[in-house]
Amino acid sequence: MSTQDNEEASGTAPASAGRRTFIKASVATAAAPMILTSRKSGAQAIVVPPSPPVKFWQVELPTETKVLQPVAALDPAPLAWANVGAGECGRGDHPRYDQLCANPLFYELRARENPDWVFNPAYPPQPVWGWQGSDGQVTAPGPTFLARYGKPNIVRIYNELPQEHIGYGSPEISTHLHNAHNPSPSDGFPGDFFSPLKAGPNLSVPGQWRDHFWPNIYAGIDKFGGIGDPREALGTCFYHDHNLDFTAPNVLKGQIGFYLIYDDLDSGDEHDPNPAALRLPGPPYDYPILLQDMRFDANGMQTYDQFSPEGILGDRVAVNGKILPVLKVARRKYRLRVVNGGPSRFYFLHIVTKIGTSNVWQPFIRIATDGNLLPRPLYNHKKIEIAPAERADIVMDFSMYPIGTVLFMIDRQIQLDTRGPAGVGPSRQILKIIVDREPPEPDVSRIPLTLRQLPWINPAHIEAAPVRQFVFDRTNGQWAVNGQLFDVENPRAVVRKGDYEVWELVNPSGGWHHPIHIHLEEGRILRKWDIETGLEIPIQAWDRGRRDVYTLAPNTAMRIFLRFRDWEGKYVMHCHNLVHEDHAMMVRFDITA
Ligand SMILES: [Cu+2]
Repeated sequence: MSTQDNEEASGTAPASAGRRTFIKASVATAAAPMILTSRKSGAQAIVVPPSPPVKFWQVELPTETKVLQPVAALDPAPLAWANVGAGECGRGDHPRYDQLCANPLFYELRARENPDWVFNPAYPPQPVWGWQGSDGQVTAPGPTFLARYGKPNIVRIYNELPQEHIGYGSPEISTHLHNAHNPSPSDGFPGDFFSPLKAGPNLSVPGQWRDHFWPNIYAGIDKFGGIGDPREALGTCFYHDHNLDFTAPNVLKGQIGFYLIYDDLDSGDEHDPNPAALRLPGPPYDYPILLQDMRFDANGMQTYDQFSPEGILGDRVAVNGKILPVLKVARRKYRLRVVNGGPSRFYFLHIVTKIGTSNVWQPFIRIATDGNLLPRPLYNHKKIEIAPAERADIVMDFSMYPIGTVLFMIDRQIQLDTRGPAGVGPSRQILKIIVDREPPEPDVSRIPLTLRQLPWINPAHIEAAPVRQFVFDRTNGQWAVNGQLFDVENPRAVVRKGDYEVWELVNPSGGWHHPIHIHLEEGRILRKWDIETGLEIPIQAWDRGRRDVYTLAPNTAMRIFLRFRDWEGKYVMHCHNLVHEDHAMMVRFDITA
């Protein structure tokens, strides 16, 4: 274990943590009385009482994801620049707007409190900070976008959260669309948070709303023209708050939702007459599943400690906002898109049937990692390991089971604190799946032998690429990169647009895992190794595609090949253990002309 691991968590607040310190003083009453702190072997451990008992399998999930519908027009009409006079916050201008914003779809997305959300019938209705859907209901997670490459979206995001807020979370928002190839002013940069009352350090003025220009383009428009290189497509994305210092509590309170992107290849249409179309299972059999790790107090109210750099590990898993729910499925193939919504828990998942008390692992086909289709499907998989923010798309064929069959999604990850996984052990059930009906029409979906080609990387480019090293470790009880805390004003790396680089990510800690997320571009893992022994660590088949989360196990490092295409401006790389992110394990990097 490194000396950094043994450092006390409550060091002196650094100068750059002014906002964190201020908020801490003003709202510290919310969660603090719940937290008992003990110290063992010099390391601080958070001891919190377990959540009260819950009721099993009382709540049904909807049989299809709730889709956000576009609106006919936005009033006032969107502009490339901030319409401050009409109430928009002072964001930067949308770049390449005339080039890439022909015939957009318009969406309104309202961040609002739902005062009566029920996670489980054993717990009282309680407030969440969700998103209002087309039906007027505020849910957490929010409604799902079904986006299409080549069809730009202008999403007007209103911040209607209660501004006189006491408790964890902070009612400013900066919404990031993980990991879309989006222009910097619409990327949800942490310092771009806004509310009617407050503007982040990178905005000029507060506002009621902000337009996000999400053009749904592939990376590579400068080189390929049009909407870029289709081999760079993303599929399973999610939008979530990225507010400086408060991402973990705000996401836990509900500031998260799905954003699925289709194109001609992965069109979401099982009947697609285009011979090139994959015809994978499409909506409503294309079903995203968000896992969020939560903790509840003795009264059954969700609790969180946003001030501890150790965070709190949950002991209840919400599946699409419900604890221990039931999903009823038809006897046919489903595409299940599993997203780890954090904040700090890792999962080791199986889908099982029960024979007596034994779990029988069921096979499925893995088709995507981090939302990106793999070159070929991986057959006969029986487990999914995902760190915070990682995604796994699988196809599960429920036609193999008679009507009435009951299956469970179970988690076997042992995790004792927010440090990361500590092995695999006994299972706990998190979702019950019942095969309860025949599909209304024959299942014509299929899993072709090839999915999406990977862009070829010229080995000479890898050889010639400059290498930047980033070391993820602790400094004075905070989480740091290269010994420095996050600085929202100053980039730690400046990259020229169009360049490629190798980034070496190093985790010298003996105890902590860090799932590192790099905004804007996916990368390819070139190699992984143990930094103590120097031994190479094999790259698994499902890690060989394009990734946007790179999970560093303790005492390991990896090298990633990255390009920085099409956009200029400020972006971030950070640990997606949201507790580490909020406690400064983040780097601003700028892309310049
Ligand atoms: Cu971390």
